[in-house]
Order: sequence, then structure tokens, then C-alpha cells
Amino acid sequence: KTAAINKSGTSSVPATTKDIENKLRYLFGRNEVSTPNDAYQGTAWSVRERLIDAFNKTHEHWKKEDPKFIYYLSAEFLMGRSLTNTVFNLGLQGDYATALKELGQKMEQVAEAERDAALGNGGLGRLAACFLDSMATLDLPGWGYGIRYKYGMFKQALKDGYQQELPDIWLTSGNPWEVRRDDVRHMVGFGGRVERRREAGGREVAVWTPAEQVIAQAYDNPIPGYSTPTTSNLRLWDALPLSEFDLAAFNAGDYDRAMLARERAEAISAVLYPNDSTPEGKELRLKQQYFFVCASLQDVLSRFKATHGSARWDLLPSKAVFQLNDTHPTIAVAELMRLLVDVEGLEWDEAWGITTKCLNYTNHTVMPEALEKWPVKVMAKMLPRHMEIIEVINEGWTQWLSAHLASELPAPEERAKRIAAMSIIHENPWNKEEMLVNMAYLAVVGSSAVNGVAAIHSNIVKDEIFNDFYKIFPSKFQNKTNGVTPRRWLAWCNPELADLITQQLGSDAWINDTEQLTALRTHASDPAFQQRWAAVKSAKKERLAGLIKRVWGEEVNTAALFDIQIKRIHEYKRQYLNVLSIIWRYKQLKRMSPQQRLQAVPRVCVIGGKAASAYDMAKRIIRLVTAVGSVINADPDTRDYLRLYFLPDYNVSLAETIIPAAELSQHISTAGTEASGTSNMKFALNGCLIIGTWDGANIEIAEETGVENVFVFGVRAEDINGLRKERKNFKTDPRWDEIMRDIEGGMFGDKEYFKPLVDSVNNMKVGNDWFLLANDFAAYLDAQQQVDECYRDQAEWLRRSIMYTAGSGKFSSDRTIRQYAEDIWHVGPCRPPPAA
Ligand code: 26Q
Repeated sequence: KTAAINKSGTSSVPATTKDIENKLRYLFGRNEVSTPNDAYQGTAWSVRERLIDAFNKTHEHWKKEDPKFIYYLSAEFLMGRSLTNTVFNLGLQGDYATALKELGQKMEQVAEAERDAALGNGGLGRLAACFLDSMATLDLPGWGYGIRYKYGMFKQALKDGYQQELPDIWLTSGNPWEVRRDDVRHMVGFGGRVERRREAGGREVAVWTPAEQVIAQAYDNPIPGYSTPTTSNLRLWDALPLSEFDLAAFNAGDYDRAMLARERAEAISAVLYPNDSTPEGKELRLKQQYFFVCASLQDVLSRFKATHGSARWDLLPSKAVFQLNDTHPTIAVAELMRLLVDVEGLEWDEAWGITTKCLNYTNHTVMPEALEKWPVKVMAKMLPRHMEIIEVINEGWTQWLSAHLASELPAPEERAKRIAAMSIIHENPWNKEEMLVNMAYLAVVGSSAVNGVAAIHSNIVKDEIFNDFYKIFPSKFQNKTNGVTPRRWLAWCNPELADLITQQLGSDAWINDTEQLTALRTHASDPAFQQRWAAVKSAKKERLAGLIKRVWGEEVNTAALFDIQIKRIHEYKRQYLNVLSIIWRYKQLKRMSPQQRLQAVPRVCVIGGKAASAYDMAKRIIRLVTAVGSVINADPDTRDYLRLYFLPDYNVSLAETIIPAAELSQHISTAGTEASGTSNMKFALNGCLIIGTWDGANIEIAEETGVENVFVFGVRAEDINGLRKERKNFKTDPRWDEIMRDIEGGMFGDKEYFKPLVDSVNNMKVGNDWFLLANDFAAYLDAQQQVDECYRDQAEWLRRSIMYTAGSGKFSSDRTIRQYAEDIWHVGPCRPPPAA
């Protein structure tokens, strides 16, 4: 029925059933499959073997063919669960579904026993996961490289409506999706000194003697492509101490000290920083970055040497290309130079040529405070040799600049000013005593290509953040609009809709050719098709209603409009604006007579997302959501027409349940602040309408779907600066003023706690409404009015819903990856032969 290939040959159902039972018996000592968790463990360890067979075949083939490889360096990979994805991508669903049925289990329930691999914060980490899926599906030789965090993104709980952070203990019952490679280990050093030594030939070499060394231990996580035998790899590094403990201290009876080095080493890969926008300048974070970059580069170079020897480094750029996922792995610029110059003995200029040919950089953020900068002091202490290398790079760079700018800026002061503005090492503008390494500038100077992640964002990259660089190297800058994998985000998470689409199109070829979805446009107004489309949405809404019931103990009306905003909580994403509009809706409903209310469009609003642990304002926003929710949901006058629920612990798996059930999704960032957004694409793919600002990928989604089908509102990016300057003179809407008084007056309790929130948008002395909520408020309420009117006309709503899915062809990560492969990586497919 599907185009998927069973990569390890076919097996009969009885053999699969037996295998599941045996895995449980011999790996867990359990004689019976009695709970979904038993079934999960048995199934996962059984599937693992098929996966490893596919992995081994792919890698034998790649070793033989020696194609050019892509290495995707990322501090985050937000993989989520693996069981369903693996079974479906390998084409084993028939076997395992039947085998599980025989054991009295349902695949869907069994899958839910798996814990998410939450090794990422949000968009950037999930993008990396989608990219791996697409690279494997497109048969592109490529690996991901990252960190095997022992604790991923924290678990979020609500305590009296406030966010509580709990550790994410995801590895306790073992991880069937990884293979530890005891033979793949590299040493990573920190601190210490650099000395000069003269070699026999008279060449001066730098010798770095680190003060501390740890071992990077490789774990491989096979990545199955869909409908191909290709199974690639995500290699994650775990930090281990050089020795189990300090024997001298141990023998002296100082047991605490004997364990110290071990703890210091293990701390490096212990925990993901839960910060997705304001980088924490913590030393441990820099240590993490260098740790995985150093191990990954050594790993790649050692394999290169094994095949090509150590005399042909000029071939490296034709065999390896690295993509830096934001600035987090940017120390790779200095590390590759160090490995080539200090370890392999290349001349500086040759090494620089190779380095800049091999590296490329993707930017994911426009907000200046989010750009990583490390104090020279910190860098020099932790990575003394790298600091020297960066200084030499910067000297070469600024000298080159000076010559290059000579004709354009003949006046020495002007030229010096421009050079200072483009220098990789510069003064901290807030503290003139401190010098900083600007990681984004290092990445731009050290890379062949620099890209943004949506059209508008790439323009901001060119015209604002890196404009000086763009003017000098216009061809270095590119756009690669993000995408999402249609396997996880439609075919596997919404099989009912997938089946309907497959029936309508006559084939499931759309799963790896999403442009075929366009053909749905011709059926968008067909009442019979609309009815079947609506039936799927209803079933998914029922499922989400069940989840709300389990979490909040309340029944919701599944005929109501399901209105969803799920994403990290941030002021720029404006969940606060959403709450303000919900409050306004509530107040209007209160004012209506029971008769009038009968005409209202009922809504169930859902908000979900995590606030960085130290992000005070974001935590207050969460509390506002829960506080407003408890007032609204308990009000007998309005509860049939409006609900608001905060769903705790938003993660990949929860997204897989929520997105198929959504009818309206909110992407309402201040124009010019959301680089792209990727959940907007997932919602659109699942036939969910969008209310949003003219920002990020919303713009391209509107272009593909038809702007008339999207509820677009608010000011435009080019007007933001002017409006910010004028915000103090902005006359706020009377409805806005009223709501502000309500919150301040304690309508939702917790007056004191909400005061900073009110002040942040209202009190020009305290806050200044940086994200311009007040400016967009009235337009937003109007857009919400249009949503209601459209929803009353179900035929029109369903037509639009179908148009969203039909317009989603562009937003497959397969398209994105093809563009990276062609325009940046220059890598082609290399498919292993099919399984016998
Ligand atoms: C940096 C230094 C220290 C600690 C943490 C960090 C850090 C970690 C994660 C900084 C940023 C992030 C994550 C950023 C992110 O997810 N950005 C999102 O990337 C998506 C994929 O391109 C876009 O769609 C979103 O618009 C963008 O916000």
C-alpha cells in the first residue's frame, strides 16, 4: 500500500511476535508482555536490529563509494520519539502492527510509552531533526554531529498555575535507538598554556598543553530515510573522564577529591541549556560547544586521513562540508585551523583556504542580544590556542579590509570606524573594559556561504545584521527557507488525513514529493471532499479534547473552534497579545444577553510552551494564561462559548497530537522578529488556518496558500523602528486601556505578580512596549473578528483548510535540503543497493 521499502527483507508476523517477546525476556527478564511499556521495550529493541542492518549496509556502501559528505554541526537535535518514525520509515508497520495486536497491544498506545529525546530547545533543534530525515530520504551522504545530553529540555509542570521545572531523565530505562561506539573516542583539552617550539626544518610551531582533558565517547543514532534503503547517522558525544577517579587522592583517602575530575568531565554533556534566545555567557556552555566541535572535527579528519593519507589536505573540501547551525559550533573555524596548522603541519594560508571552503553558516535570529559573544578573557583562559588563532584571523581580516576599503573610504577615521564595526574582536558596548569575540562575525568571515531561514529573514541578514559584510561579499549571502518533514508532520502524526489525501490523489507519492499536494486545490470546494476532510479534523479534535480532559479534568465542546498557540514563551512571540484578545472576547461575551450569546462562535483556546528558567517575564506570561483560564473556564455565563487552557510540557510528541487537531493557529510575532517559524508550516500542512503577522515564513505560506485565505494583520517590519520611536506618543485603544485596568485591578488575581507585565507594555517609564503590542492590538481584534465570521461559513472555512494543505508543497524539508545540497554543499545522492 505504501511506497516504503522493507529494508531488511520481509519477515512473517509470527517471527516478529516471537522477537518482541524474546527481547523483553532476555533484555529485561520479563516473561510476559502485559503493559504498553513492556510492549514498547520489546518492540523497540526488535526494531533496532532491523535499523542497524540498514545502517550497516548504507555505511558499507558509502565507505566503498567515498562520496562527498555533509556534516551538520548542531548543539541541538530535537528528535522526539523514534518508534513510529522508524517503523514507518523502514516500511515495517504492517508486521509490527499485526504482531502487537497478537500480543493484545495497540501500536499507537505502545508508541506513547517512549520518552521524547528532547535534546533541543525549539525551532532550531527540531529543524536539525527534520533535516536529518530529509537528507537520509534524499540519499545524501550526511551525518549530524552533536551532544548526547544526559538531561534534555526540562520537563514543565504547573504548580498553582506557575511554571515548575523538573529534570528530564530520559535515559533511565536505556535507549534502544543508540549504539555506543567503544572504538570511537577522542581527547578534548581545555585551558593550559601555549608554547612555541622550533621544528627540525626551522618552522615555528605552537604547542598547546591543556590543563584538563576529557574523552569524547561516540554514540551513533541511526536515521532511517523514507522509501529508500538509506539509513544515515546522528553521532552524539558523551563526555567521560580520562580515568575513573584520581588514584592518588583515592589512595590518600580523600574520596571526595578522587571523584572531582570525573564530575567535571561529566558535567560537560550533562545538561542542555534551556535558553533559546538570550545566550547565557556561561563558561560551561562554551565548553560544551568546543567539546562537540573538537570531537567531531577530529572524527572527520581521522576518517579522511585513513582514506586519503595526510598529504592531500587540498582534497578535503571535495570530501567534507560542514554546516554550522547558528553560531553555537562556530569555534569550528579556529579548531579546523588548529588541527590543520598545529597538528597536521599545513601553512596558515593553505589551511585558511581549506577551512573557509569547508564551512558554512546558518543564522537563525535577528535580535542583537541573541547573537553570541564571548569575552576574550573567558576564551583565552579556556581555549588559549584558539584565542591566538582568532586574533591572527582577525588581524588578517582587518588588514584585508583596510586595503579593500581604501578607495571607498579614503578618510582614515571613517575607514577605522568601519573596520572597528566589522572586527571579530571588539569592545563590549556596555563595558568598555571588556573585549568580546563576536561569534557571528567569525562565522561569516570563516564560511563560504551564509544563509537566513526565510526570505524576509535573509533580507534582514543582508540589509541589517551583516550589511557591511554583504556589501563586500554579496554572493556569500543566500536564503534557504526552512521546511519540515512531511513524514513525521503529516503522514505519521495524522494518518487519517494522509489516507484521505492518498485516496484523493490516487497515490501516496506526495509523501516524498509534496508539490503533488497542489492537486488538492481542485477539490477544495467539493462538498463531498470537504465533508470527509471535516470528519478527519473532528476525529483529531476529539483526541485533543481527551487530552485536555486528562490534564484539566474538563470536557470541552468539540464543535467549538480550536484555536492554538504553541511555541517557546517569549515577549517577541506575543502570547501576551493573544491573552489580551481572549480577555476582550470574554468581556464581550459577559456583556451579551444569553440570546445574543447563542450567535457567538464558541472557541477553545490552547496555549503551550516553555519559558527559559531565568526568563522572568515569560514566566509571568504563563501565569497570566493560567489565571485568565481559571476565571474564564469557571464562569457559567460564558463557559459554553470560551475556554482557555495552558497545556503543560509542550514538546515534540505533544505537538504531534495538537497540530492535527488545530483549526486556527497563531503566529503573531512582531514583524521582523521571528526568523522563520516552522510550526506554522506544520499547521498549514495539516489544514489549519493561520492568524499571523507579516513575518518569517508566514509571508511565504500566505503566498503559497493565497493571501486572501490567511488572517494577516499588524504593522510591517520596515515600519518597526519608526513606531518604536513614536510608541510613547501612541494613543492606545480604549479596549486596551480597559483590559490593562482589569489586570491591574486584580480581575485575575495576583495583581502584584502581573504588575511588571502591565508595566512592560504600558508604563513608558518602566517598559516601552518594545514588541509593539499596543500598535497591533486593534488590528488583531479585527482579524479575530474575521476569523469568527469565516468560521460561521463552514464551507468557506473548509475550502481554506484544504487550500493550506494544498499550498504546503514548498514547506517540505526535502525542498530545503535539495537547495542546500545544490547551492551550498555541492553534494549529490549516493543510494545503497536495495535489501535482498
Ligand atoms: C546560545 C548560547 C547559550 C545558550 C543558549 C543559546 C541558544 C540556544 C538555542 C540560542 C538560541 C537557540 C535557539 C534558537 C531558535 O530555535 N531559533 C529559531 O530557529 C528556527 C529554525 O530556523 C526558526 O524557525 C525560528 O524563527 C527561530 O526563532
